[in-house]
Amino acid sequence: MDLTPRPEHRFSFGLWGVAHPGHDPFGVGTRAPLDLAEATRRLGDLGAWGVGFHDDDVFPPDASADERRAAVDKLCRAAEQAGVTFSMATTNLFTHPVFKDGAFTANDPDVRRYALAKALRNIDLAGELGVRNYIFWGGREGVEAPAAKDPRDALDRYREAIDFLAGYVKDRGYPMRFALEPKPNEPRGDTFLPTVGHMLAFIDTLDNGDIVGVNPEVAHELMAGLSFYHAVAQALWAGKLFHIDLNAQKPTRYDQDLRFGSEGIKDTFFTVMLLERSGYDGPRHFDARPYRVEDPDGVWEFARGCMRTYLIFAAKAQAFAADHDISAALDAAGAPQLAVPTVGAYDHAEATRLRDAEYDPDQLASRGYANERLDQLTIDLLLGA
Ligand code: GCO
Ligand code: MN
Ligand code: MN
Repeated sequence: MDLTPRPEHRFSFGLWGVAHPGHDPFGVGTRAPLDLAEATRRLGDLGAWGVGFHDDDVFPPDASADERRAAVDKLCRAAEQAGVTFSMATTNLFTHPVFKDGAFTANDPDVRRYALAKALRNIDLAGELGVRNYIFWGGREGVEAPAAKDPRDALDRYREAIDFLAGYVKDRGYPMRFALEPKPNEPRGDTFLPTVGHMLAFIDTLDNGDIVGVNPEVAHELMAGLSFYHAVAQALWAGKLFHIDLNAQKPTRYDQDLRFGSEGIKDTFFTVMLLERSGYDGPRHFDARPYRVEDPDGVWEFARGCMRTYLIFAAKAQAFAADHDISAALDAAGAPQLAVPTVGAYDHAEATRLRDAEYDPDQLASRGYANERLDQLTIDLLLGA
């Protein structure tokens, strides 16, 4: 098993996660903040292919044009030296108090216009850097007091904003796509567009939806108690998996952003197998952060671990496909039968035949599906028994 990360694996990291000093709502940072240029170099040394950033990670929102330029140039030099690409960029529309009531869905139209302007400026920077994936996570797009926002109005404003910004990308001719990232709550009591399913339905309503897809995150679906594997599968099925935020999460808790693969081994394995088989060629992006107890060395242990675990699962996926016992168990479970169409497109004669035919439900019910054996073989494979 070759577990060496290489650029062709398309591993990328959110710089804000790697450089995270470990603060949480109850305590201050436990590590010195990492310089992003230095973090980029180290990630490149470890075999990462890309890094991603928010505008505010690189320069403060009130930076002058010269200060912005200097900060961007410094990061670009580090990325070039490290041979690392900018795989994604995004707008911070959640930290500054101006966004306390939301950004694209803030009640104050002036706040909404400022949010759009901030996004437009950073889209220009992303365009300049050749960034393909522009992410939107609506951190503050939500509410605590339900009466304060009619969710239908909020969705109108959300749609208006995404359509407007996607129109700008087309107008400027940037080879860029948007990936919208759902999350059910935190920091808001309720967030609009809480899951991948909600997001896919929303994207369907956009005028410029052709360049808009989803950015599912492991932790966020699990906060809602959902299967990440199924969320990613539906996004792929809809042709809308444009990006993915890989990390780990103990289900139904606060957003933990743990090292990829450190929790939920079976769901994670099926997700990796799906990605590897699906032809998905986007970034394998880690939006995760080291445990708060780590010292600076632990940060690199964390980064290595994310990539190593992905490669272990990818190798296990190959072993799964090559395993004769598993193939037989898949047949016994009828898994290949699900890929066979049931009746095809509607046809009047076929509907009549189908309706009037004789069936024996008791006989059909007598079949076993051998799922216990199939699942145990999966567990054996994953545990190396
Ligand atoms: C979170 C989110 C963010 C976003 C990031 C880039 O829960 O904090 O996952 O980390 O992914 O803002 O889009
Ligand atoms: Mn998260
Ligand atoms: Mn994320």
